[in-house]
Amino acid sequence: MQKIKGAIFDLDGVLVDTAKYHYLAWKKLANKLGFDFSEKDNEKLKGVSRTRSLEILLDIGKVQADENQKSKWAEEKNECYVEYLKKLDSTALLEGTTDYLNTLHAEGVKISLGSASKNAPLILSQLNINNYFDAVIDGNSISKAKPDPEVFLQGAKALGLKPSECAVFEDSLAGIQAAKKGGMIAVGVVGEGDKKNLPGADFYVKSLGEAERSGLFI
Ligand code: B16
Ligand code: MG
Repeated sequence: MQKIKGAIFDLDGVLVDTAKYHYLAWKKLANKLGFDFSEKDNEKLKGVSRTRSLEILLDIGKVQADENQKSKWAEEKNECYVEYLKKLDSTALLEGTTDYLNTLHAEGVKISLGSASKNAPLILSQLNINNYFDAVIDGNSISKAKPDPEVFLQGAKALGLKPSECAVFEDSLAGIQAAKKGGMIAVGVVGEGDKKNLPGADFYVKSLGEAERSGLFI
């Protein structure tokens, strides 16, 4: 099997399913603004930044607002989301996460986070997986959202590796595009979804548990 020197993991949808809490928090805001927000619509927000997510939500509800109001709503949604995060623990990790992180670590593979979330430090700490990460690149350290490769290029750099020596594990199309633009190996983590929704990846797994069982990069 092809070997790698670095593994860069997206957070939401790869290591943990926080999408349902994003959904509940966005839905609460939508309902307050007088419209409904479906789980299907929530798919459009996966991997997208908080600011862009709000714009997509307001488009769905056909709501217009100035920048000041938008930032208050984004803050309000985040406060609600953070309340859910405070109750998170390691049982929320997706199948096989710690096994695969342990295996890669034992193989000497360097590990970085590459997430759009500004809440990544809180989530890693709630899940008790901080120790696996040699670098954490998240929404607090980047200026360009996926599909721009910035988040993953920063991850490779922080690990002291070339992009081509790293594999990126992603559940969003924007993330797969970012990884390929950055010159990395892209692994689509499809979960219960279909790999047709993630075109362009070099490998596909249902979960990190499947990556472990199939010996991906091991
Ligand atoms: P926050 P990822 C992304 O995480 C989520 O998929 C996306 O739904 C969210 O809007 C974004 O983080 C920003 O999150 O509001 O916590 O800063 O998939 O890049 O790990
Ligand atoms: Mg994701």
